[in-house]
Amino acid sequence: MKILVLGGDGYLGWPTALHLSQAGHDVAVLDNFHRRQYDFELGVESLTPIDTLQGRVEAWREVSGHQLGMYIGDLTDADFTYHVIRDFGPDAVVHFAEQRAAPYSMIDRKHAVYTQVNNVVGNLNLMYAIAEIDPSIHLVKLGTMGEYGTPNIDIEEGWLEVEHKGRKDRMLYPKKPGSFYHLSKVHDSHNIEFACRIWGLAATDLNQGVVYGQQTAETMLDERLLTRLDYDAVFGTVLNRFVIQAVLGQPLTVYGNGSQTRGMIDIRDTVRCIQLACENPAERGEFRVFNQITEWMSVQQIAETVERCFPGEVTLEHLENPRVEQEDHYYKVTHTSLLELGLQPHLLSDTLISSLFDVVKQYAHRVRPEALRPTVTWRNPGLDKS
Ligand code: NAD
Ligand code: USQ
Repeated sequence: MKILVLGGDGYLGWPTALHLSQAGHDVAVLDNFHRRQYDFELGVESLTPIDTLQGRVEAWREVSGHQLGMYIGDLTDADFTYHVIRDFGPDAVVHFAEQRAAPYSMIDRKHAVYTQVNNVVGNLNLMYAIAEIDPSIHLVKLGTMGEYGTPNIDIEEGWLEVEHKGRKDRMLYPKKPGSFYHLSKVHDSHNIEFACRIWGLAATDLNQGVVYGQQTAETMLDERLLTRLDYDAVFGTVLNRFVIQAVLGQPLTVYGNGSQTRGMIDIRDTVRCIQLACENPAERGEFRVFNQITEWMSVQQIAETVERCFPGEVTLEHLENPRVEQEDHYYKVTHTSLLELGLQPHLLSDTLISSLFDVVKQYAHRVRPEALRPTVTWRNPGLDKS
């Protein structure tokens, strides 16, 4: 298949592009390098040193013999987006290319507006380009488990059978997201469902949980193929941060009482899930939703797992929660679709955590420890002025 990976310079887009290429697909990557710019803005950089996109593509050609196409530009530029869809002519487009950090979207009005414009407009341009140029292209869109929030009923895969006053309907599952970033994903999901319904597009929305890990079979082949690993309090995700904090001898920063629970997935399963979604496309007119997680854990359990695996002393520090989020809540998620397509999950193991310790130890000198402490809060900005 011809597969275009949008956001192909990012944490997940890069290893996914390699995985699809290694599986024999003809792959091109697209990126505008905003992720590298956020690092300049925040004064941090990926824990792992990452090569330029051009250097990575060249390294992959040397290591594997496979060529990756490359498009540099911004999805919010409609002319560019249309050009790429025409020029590459993909069978499937995997869309990772969004601003993805909840804290970044909550810094202030400017960052909230940037996040929603970037994500919603980029996705709309893409939907229109597909609809006008070739509506048979399968859109594989990265959504997030955080679209659902933490409802007091089981979370289904995108849709809910509802019975109300004696009548029944199949409705989009109600959403209760927890940041302006997570809201942007809800807006995307609604826009894509609408496009499937009215234009007959074929889409898979992958509501992915928090990803952990750094290495995949392909990125391990050469140091120039490493993917990024974020540790700062804005872009670092919880398990990766806890591993890095343990190695640095810093306390693991559990927000609030730590009983908030999140769906999780190993990066090796992420790349496999994308492959499964591409190779088993949605039907024309179908808005298909998969919950892309393999297990769920509370933040406290994640911290305790890291503490248990680390061969040294680890302390846990319960910080006042900078986010407004439910801590004690019900959490049960249906996630059978990807398993039915053949996913064999890597559940969180001591071996994985130990291998992450090794990666982190190698690059620990690159960390700026101040960046580990959370500074962005979810409080009403008006309250700060009074
Ligand atoms: P990332 O920030 O590392 O990668 C996203 C890439 O998209 C970056 O390289 C960025 O430069 C690019 N990009 C952003 N806006 C763009 C635009 N307008 N045009 C072109 N390129 C643009 O993020 P990631 O961790 O690899 O996440 C990828 C996707 O998966 C995101 O959509 C995210 O919401 C979703 N997701 C991530 C996680 C996680 O734990 N990392 C979990 C669930 C879902
Ligand atoms: N948390 C801590 N301590 C930390 C960091 C986080 O207790 O040092 C807690 C947070 O309060 C939150 C949970 O851990 O309850 C998860 O936080 P996170 O930063 O790991 O994840 P989140 O903000 O939800 O965002 C990440 C990705 C995002 C993706 C999402 C999947 O950045 O792109 O969409 O995970 S999900 O959470 O399922 O929505």
